[in-house]
Amino acid sequence: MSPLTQRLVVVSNRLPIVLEKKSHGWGLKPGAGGLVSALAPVLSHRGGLWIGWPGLPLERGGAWEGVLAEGYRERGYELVPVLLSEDEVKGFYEGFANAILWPLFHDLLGQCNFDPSFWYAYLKVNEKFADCVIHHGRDEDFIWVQDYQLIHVAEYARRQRESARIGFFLHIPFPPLDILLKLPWRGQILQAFLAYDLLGFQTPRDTRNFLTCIASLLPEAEIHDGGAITEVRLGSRSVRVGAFPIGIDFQSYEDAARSEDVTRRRVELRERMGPRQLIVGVDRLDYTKGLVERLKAFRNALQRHKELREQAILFQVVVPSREGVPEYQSLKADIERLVGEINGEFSTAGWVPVHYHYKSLARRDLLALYRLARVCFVTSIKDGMNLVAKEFCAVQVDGCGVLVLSEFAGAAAQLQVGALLVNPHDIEGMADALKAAFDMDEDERRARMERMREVVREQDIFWWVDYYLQAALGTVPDDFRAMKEYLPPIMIEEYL
Ligand code: GDG
Repeated sequence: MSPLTQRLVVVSNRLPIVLEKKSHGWGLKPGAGGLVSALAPVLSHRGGLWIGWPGLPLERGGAWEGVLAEGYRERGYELVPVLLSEDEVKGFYEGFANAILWPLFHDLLGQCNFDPSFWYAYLKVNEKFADCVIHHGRDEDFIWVQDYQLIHVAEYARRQRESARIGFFLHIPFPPLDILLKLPWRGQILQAFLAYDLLGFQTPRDTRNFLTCIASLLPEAEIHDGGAITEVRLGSRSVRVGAFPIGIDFQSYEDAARSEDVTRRRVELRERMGPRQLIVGVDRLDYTKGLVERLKAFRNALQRHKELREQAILFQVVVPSREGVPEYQSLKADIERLVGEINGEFSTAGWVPVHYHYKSLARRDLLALYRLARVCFVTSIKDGMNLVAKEFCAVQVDGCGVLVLSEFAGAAAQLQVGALLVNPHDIEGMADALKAAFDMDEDERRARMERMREVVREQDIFWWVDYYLQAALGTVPDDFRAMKEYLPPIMIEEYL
C-alpha cells in the first residue's frame, strides 16, 4: 500500500478537541491554533486516527473516555489520548517545548530557559507517545508526526518497529546554524530528525537552514539535491527533505464567507462600527506574533498620518494561549498597557482607535470580521506560515481587502504576489504600509487580492496533504510549482 491509500495516523501534542468538565459530565469543544485548523479537515476527509494529549490531567476509566469515543461518527476519525501527569506537562510542554524549542526556533534566544530537567521530561514524554503509536498503529499505517513537541517520536518508535513508515512536519521555522548551535542538545535533536522517512518544512528557507545544519555538523552525511525534494543519507538511513507550505480548506472558507449567517454578522458589525475602516489582527497570545510592534506601528501611523485619525480602527483579537508560562502573562500586560495608552491619547467622542478582544471568537464572527476589514495586519517577528493571512484572502470574496504581511512569516513566500510586505522591526515602515493600504485604489486592491487568492485556492490543505504523501512515496506531482523564497528588494543607491 502507498501513503496515498494507507491509513493515516496523525500524532500531535494536543488532540484536536478540548475536554471540558461540566456540572453533568464532560463536553467537547474544538481545539484552537493553526495545526488543528489545518489538519482537522484532512482527517475528516480521509478518516484515520489522531493520537494526542487531551489537554488536562485525566485518569483511565473515567466517563471522559466515552465522550471521546462517541464523536467518531460526527468527525469521521478516531481519537486516541496520551495521558500526561502535571509534572510531565510542566517539564515537557511548558518547559522543553515552549521555553526552549519554541523561542529558539523563532530566533528568540533571550526567551529560552535551558533547564536540563526539561530535556529529560521531553524524552520521557516522546517515548510515551511512541509507545502509544506502536500500540495503536498497524504495520501498514502511515504515521505522520506533527511539530516540535514530538521530534523524538520516530527514534523511539523505530526501536520497537524498525520498518514503520513515519513522516514529520515542522509547523514552526527551522533556525539557522548559529542559532541551533546554542541548544545544549543540538546533536541529539538533529539525529532524531534523521529517524524519519520524510521531513517536511514550511518554506525553502527552513529547508535550507536544516540542510546547512546537517552539512556543517554531520559532514559524513551525503546530501543529494533532487530539486523539490532532497535526500540525506547517513549510515543505513535515507531521509527525504522538502518544503511543503501548509494551506487551508479554501473552499470551506469561501463558502462560509458567502453564507447568510456570516453576511448577516458582517452587516451587524458594520452598523456597530459606523463608516470607519477596520484593520484586523487575529493572533494567539504569543511574543512571536509581533503584537507590541503592531500596536506601536498603529500609534506611529496615527501620529504621522493624521488623516487616519477617526477613520481607522485597529480591531485586535488575542486568543488566550499558554497561560501557565510567565512570559505570556507579562506580554499580555505590555499589550494592555499599550492599548490603554493609544486609546487614552487619540480617542475622540465616538471613536476609539483600538478595539481589543482577549478571547476566542466564534468562527462565524471571525469570518465576518475578515470580510468587513479593509486591511489584515500580520506582523510576526517570525512565523512558520501564518494561516490568518491565508484565511483573510480566502474570505475576500469581494476581492477588496489589503494584506499587510511580515516578511518573516512563512506565508510571505507564497503571498508576495499581492501582499504589502513589512519588516516588523521597522515601526515607521509598517505605519507607512498601513497608510499605503488606505490610499490604494480599488483596481489595485482587487488585482493584488486576486493573485493571492489564486495561490491560496490552488495550494490548499488537500493539495498540501497529497503533495506531502506523494513525496513520502518518492514522487512529486507534476503540477508542483517551486516556491520562491521572499527576499526584500534593497535599493543599493540609497546607501551610496
Ligand atoms: C502554528 C504556527 C503555522 C485564531 N483566533 C481565532 C481563531 N484562530 C485560528 C485562526 C487560524 C489559527 O487559529 C492560527 O493559526 P496561525 O497559523 O496564525 O498560528 P499558530 O497557532 O501559531 O500555528 C504557524 C500553523 O501552526 C500551521 O502550520 O501557520 O506559523 O505557529 O486558523 O483562524 N479561530 C477562531 N476564533 C478565534 O478567535 N474560531
